[in-house]
Amino acid sequence: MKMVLRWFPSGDDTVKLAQIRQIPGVTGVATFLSGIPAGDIWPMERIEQIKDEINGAGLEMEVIESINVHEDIKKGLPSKDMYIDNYIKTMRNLADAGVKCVCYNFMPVLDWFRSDLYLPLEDGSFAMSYSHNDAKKLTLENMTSSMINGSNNFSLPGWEPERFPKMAEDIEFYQNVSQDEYFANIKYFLDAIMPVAEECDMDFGVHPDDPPFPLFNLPKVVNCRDSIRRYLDLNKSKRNGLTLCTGSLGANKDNDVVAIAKEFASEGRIPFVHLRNVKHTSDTDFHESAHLSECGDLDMYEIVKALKDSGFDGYIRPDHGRKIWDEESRPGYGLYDRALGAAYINGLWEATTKS
Ligand code: DNO
Repeated sequence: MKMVLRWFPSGDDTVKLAQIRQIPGVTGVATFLSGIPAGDIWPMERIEQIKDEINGAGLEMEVIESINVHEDIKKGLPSKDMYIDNYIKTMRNLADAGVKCVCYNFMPVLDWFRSDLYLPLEDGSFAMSYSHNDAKKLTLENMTSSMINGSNNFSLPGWEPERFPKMAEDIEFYQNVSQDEYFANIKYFLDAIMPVAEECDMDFGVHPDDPPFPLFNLPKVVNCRDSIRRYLDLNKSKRNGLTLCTGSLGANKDNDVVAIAKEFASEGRIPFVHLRNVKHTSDTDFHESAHLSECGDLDMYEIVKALKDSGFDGYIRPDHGRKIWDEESRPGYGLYDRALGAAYINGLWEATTKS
């Protein structure tokens, strides 16, 4: 297991590489190139530049999160082939720079969503939260403005402004796309990129839908055990894997995250894990919690043990942290609570290794 922390390059992170370097057990970062629209090729010079910066701080750049998939690929439009070619060129550039694992998602139109980015908790901390009933009532405009205005002026991954102008039209487009048609588009993409992933020794971990509940009648992709199985079966390459995001899957109480970890890790299909905990306030509503098992509804020890016992050998990062100790940072991605999460996960890992 290698522990990484998500880090936003180009001066767009309140957390410094030098600080990440001091978290025990963290050997690298999960990062990306900012300001490049989905579908464009990531230039080698810029990849080398951030790699040098990261390596210069004594950290590795083996994990990329994310290379966003152009909407035309998701829609299965004729222009998809051009964008897939570009995706493959980016993959090859990243492989040349030593990248071993890519986290991405295939969610239509929207990446992740929360109803509140700073819900006050009893202990004085703030966490991101989600209410499905509130979310269902939102118009697209309300949803985007609640994320943008609620983020305390920080940029949010997955909410790049370039996406906004076409969102309404894209949502409309998907009203006529069946789940089967959508999965055919996924298969087309996977069949094109997996041979290159094999050649480049590069693992791909699809990120689950976050939240796992349907919004705007958009196709769902990966939100439970069966849809993970379906996704991974679309292309049987071992490189076609899952980013086990415990908080995304765990947001649906019906998901047995321990069983999912066991099943797919034992098949070598989990290259990357996002570990975080959630506390339900109803069947569909939750707030994010501190990583510790007793703070949320997920048994973090059992999840880590399931991974360890199943031979998991990939990357783990602590996922969203709460805002604690008055830290000013991008929601979910401050230093303090994620560092606490890292220390806790390291403890769990050591315990499962020795017991
Ligand atoms: C949110 C993240 C997601 C994730 C992407 C991967 O905080 O977990 O934005 O990085 O879905 O493509």
